[in-house]
Amino acid sequence: MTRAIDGIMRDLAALGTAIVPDVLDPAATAAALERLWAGAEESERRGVSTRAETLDPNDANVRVWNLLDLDPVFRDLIAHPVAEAIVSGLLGADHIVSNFTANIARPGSGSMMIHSDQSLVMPGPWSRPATMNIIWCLTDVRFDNGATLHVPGSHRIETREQIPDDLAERMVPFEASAGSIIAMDGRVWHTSGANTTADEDRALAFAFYCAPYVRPQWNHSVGLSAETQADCSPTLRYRLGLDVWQNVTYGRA
Ligand SMILES: O=C(O)CCC(=O)C(=O)O
Repeated sequence: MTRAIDGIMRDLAALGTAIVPDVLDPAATAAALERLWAGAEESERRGVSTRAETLDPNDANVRVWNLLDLDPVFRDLIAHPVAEAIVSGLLGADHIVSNFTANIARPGSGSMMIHSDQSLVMPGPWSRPATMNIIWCLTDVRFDNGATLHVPGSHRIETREQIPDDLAERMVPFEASAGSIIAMDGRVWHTSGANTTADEDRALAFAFYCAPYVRPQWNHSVGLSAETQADCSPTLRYRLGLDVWQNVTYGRA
């Protein structure tokens, strides 16, 4: 694992991304996908829409927002040892969880706006990684089923002025099999792809982590039920900001 992590860190430094295959076996991947669809249904039942009119060009994308409260499998994924090792390697052991959501790109779905996630949560210059995604591939991911499009090396863009005019033309798709992780530095510029298949869903779950000085996108104390909060380990409680006293650097207190 140490050797593997070294290689992942090298890819992240060089490209801003790294693909780690076979993190989940086929049975675990299928179970997580099944829980994702059940979570989408539960979200609608709670009155939280799974369509994002302001983000997606049509209603072929299914967005599932509060994964951590919808099923224990997502609490396992957010704290998965492989994710933990990668995120600790890039952001430090005291990283926290910003958000955990899914985007199921169904046939007919199109691209959203091009963005970097770090640029959405903190001002530039983005001279160091302060955010990152661990993207769980719950289906195979290819260009034609709507793979995330991204610009390799774009984690080196520090300000909006440095964004090249041909950013959109430089986009390439991720290619990964179901059960893989795609680690993506939060500074990488990307967008969702178009799913041009007739009948194949592309399901990705985005675990978005940040340094402890970045405000999380999700208020976990409000979003997670008492039952869910009681199910979190002390480390996960720290990462979700569930305790009253937060001004302690985890692992160095
Ligand atoms: O679904 C994708 O491929 C990308 C989604 C994304 O970047 C977002 O929702 O911010």
